[in-house]
Amino acid sequence: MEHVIDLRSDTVTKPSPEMRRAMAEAVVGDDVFGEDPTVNRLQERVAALLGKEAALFVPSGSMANLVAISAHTERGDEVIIEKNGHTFNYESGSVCAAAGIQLHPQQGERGVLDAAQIEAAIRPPDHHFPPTRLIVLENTHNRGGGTVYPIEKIGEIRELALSRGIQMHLDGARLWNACVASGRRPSEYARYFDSLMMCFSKGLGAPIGSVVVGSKDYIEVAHRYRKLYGGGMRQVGVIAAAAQYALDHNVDRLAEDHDHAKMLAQALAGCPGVALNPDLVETNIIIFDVSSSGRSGPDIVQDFREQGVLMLATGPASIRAVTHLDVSKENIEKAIEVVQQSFRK
Ligand code: TLP
Repeated sequence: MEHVIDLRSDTVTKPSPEMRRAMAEAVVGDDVFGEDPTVNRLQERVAALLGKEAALFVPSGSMANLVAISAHTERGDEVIIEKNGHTFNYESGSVCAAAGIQLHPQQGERGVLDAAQIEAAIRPPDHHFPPTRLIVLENTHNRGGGTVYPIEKIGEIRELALSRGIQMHLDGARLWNACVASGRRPSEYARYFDSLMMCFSKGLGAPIGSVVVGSKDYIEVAHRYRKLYGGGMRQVGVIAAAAQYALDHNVDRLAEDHDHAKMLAQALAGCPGVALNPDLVETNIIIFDVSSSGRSGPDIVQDFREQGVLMLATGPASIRAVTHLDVSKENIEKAIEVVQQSFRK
């Protein structure tokens, strides 16, 4: 088959020749000893970008959330999260299994919870209940459809959290997409959170790597958890160099991915049997419903696959497409042809 257009995730990007060159030339050291200059520079850079004191490089987004949540909580604590949140759905239950906390999921609107909903979920001080220790938000919200979390809502949740002595963590796997779409700096979001994580291996196009950010004391604790979970890495500057390259070259171009997602969403919305409001596609993720198409999500995805377009069935009647730097405008035009043909059948 000719070139496959892979829209399953923005995690599928491959490092470009220039990124690989930066990796090959990286100055490295043993990062468990804190001696990898490329990692140290990356951590300092990200902490500064987010307006926090310190940062910690970790292998994956899942480990970033696990380390971050572990460092905020004790066994038996409760953590409020949106019901479609990544940590609740896609991290294999790690925070419950490893950190011993309980998640208290609340149904949001496209992944967004407001302060009143969170307030209603905070446990009263009674020994029957687990203490509510942490609120986790996600920006952009993956299963919500790439939703940019409205910053006013984050501000209201922060006020509530402060008044109740509850910490806040942001799953910012795609924080840069939120920034490019909203025109806000990452630090504008970060100021509302005690900790954040962000990924280099999604839209930014690096092969591996995420980072946890917070105060110096908090990152000390997170550092211990990274070791506890086996996430201490050695000459990992080769990967941090890819992350540096991604920050230098791949941030502003996320706007192209958002334009491509919009193009595809508009075409999908015109297909019979597809339910999707293209106006709600703000970033690089499109989630559409096919329940009235007469075919299942997996059947449709298989049909697309046979025509060289890959998407993910995220439920029996729901499909996700994600744009990224390895998908050109021409690829999107081709994907639109395939999609339109499939729904005409
Ligand atoms: N998301 C992946 C899959 O796990 C679903 C994807 O293809 O979108 N937070 C958010 C919001 C994420 O979307 C992801 C990855 C993670 C955390 C975890 O990152 P990794 O995959 O590096 O562990």
